[in-house]
Amino acid sequence: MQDKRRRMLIKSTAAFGLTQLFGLRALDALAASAQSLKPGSHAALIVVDVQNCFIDGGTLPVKGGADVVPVINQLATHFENIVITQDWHTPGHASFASAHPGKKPFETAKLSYGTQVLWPDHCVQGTDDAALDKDLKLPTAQVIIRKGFHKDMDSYSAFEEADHKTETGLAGYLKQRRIDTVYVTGLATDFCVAWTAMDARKAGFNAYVIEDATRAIDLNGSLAAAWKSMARAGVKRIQSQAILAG
Ligand code: VGL
Ligand code: ZN
Repeated sequence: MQDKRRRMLIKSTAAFGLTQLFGLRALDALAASAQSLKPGSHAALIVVDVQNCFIDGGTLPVKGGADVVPVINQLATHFENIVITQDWHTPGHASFASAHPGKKPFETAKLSYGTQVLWPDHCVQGTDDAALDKDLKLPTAQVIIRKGFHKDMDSYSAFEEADHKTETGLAGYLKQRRIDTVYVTGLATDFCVAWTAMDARKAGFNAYVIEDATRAIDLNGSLAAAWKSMARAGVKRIQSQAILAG
């Protein structure tokens, strides 16, 4: 009798354990399908190039660029770690069409590291055009990474320059801070955001792009191509609600 009781007790405990296990699994599945994410101390929000140059009135305005600002300000309240980037070019930078006689903005040129899209002069170091948008509210941001400051080389990515060799130091910074996951926002989806997210994967981070916190340039189908490449690189595409509701 005692033995039978004990066996029943063991059986019901095991059953309870299983229910708990399946219960938790079901909860996990539910959370994943609702895409509810809670970034913790090992996650960082990366705010890419939300500068005057990329917003109406700037030198290379991205359509709807200003719309990302309130979304990013909201997202920022959910993150312990925030990284800001600034496109920060020298005057006469190699990515400017004006540095290539006979070339116009949005054409391409072959440079030592490959094909470069040529842009209007933009985001020149120290100019008001290169300043962060004044409505951006990121009081808790911890570091600003500037990029594209080598005159002969562009850097869409916040991790490495266009030669895919020269590093900005961001990967080292994040690793030393024990950050393993990045959420990328800002301008422009198909250039600096996409390259930053893909290089984050390459450097071993989990990477999300928060789509409604970005806007694109979309030059000759570059936006669709960027989403394809990002998916292939394992970058996850989410909406801000997944975090704001979390
Ligand atoms: C960017 C073009 C040129 C960007 C920067 O921030 O996406 N695009 N420079
Ligand atoms: Zn640039």
